[in-house]
Amino acid sequence: VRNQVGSVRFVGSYPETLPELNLPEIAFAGRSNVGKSSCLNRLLNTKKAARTSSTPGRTQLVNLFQVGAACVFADLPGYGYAKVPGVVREQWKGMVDRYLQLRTDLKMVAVLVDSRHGGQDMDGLLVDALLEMELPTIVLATKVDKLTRNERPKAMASIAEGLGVDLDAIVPFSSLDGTGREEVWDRIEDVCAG
Ligand SMILES: Nc1nc2c(ncn2[C@@H]2O[C@H](COP(=O)(O)OP(=O)(O)OP(=O)(O)O)[C@@H](O)[C@H]2O)c(=O)[nH]1
Ligand SMILES: [Mg+2]
Repeated sequence: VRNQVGSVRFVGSYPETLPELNLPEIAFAGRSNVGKSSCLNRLLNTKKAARTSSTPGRTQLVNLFQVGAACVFADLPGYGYAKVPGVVREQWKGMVDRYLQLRTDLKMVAVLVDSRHGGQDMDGLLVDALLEMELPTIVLATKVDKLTRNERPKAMASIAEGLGVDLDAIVPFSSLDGTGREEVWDRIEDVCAG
């Protein structure tokens, strides 16, 4: 799968459209600004597939990217951005819930959590909801480049504890230097094959 990243194609945004692609789909979820779009771009070795921004709350749709003939990546809108009014937040939640329910080819959800901040309320709720839906889940601890090597084990343990998941469900990740890229691809290839 990772060898087909040369041909990445934007195929539309939910809820505007939800094309039947009949390919295994991987979704990337997490708080606003946690680094979802950057992660997707790093996995795909491009700077421009998914729009990144220093303004949180920018991606407001589920953006779908087809990776060769292999799989689909879904960039989910971020949650938990304080400056977004409650009504908009509810709309986002509704949309993400519907997407998760509707998407029959969804094979795995990557929940992104900032390495420095641990798992917060919404992250825990999302992980619990995914467990309940029996959707395979991995947790990516993002921006790990901002921690020293010595700080990392403690940060990973605190995320695992906060989310109530096993330590080995957590992959330290950096879009900046590529840490964790191969491990994430291994997991993606596993769920795509199975
Ligand atoms: N140092 C560092 N910065 C990162 C990393 N990943 C993302 N960033 C920065 O964090 C900011 C947000 O990144 P995005 O990828 O746009 O985050 P997002 O989760 O897609 O944000 P929304 O779409 O708004 O929910 C940008 O300024 C990125 O450059 C990383 O691994 N390391
Ligand atoms: Mg984004």
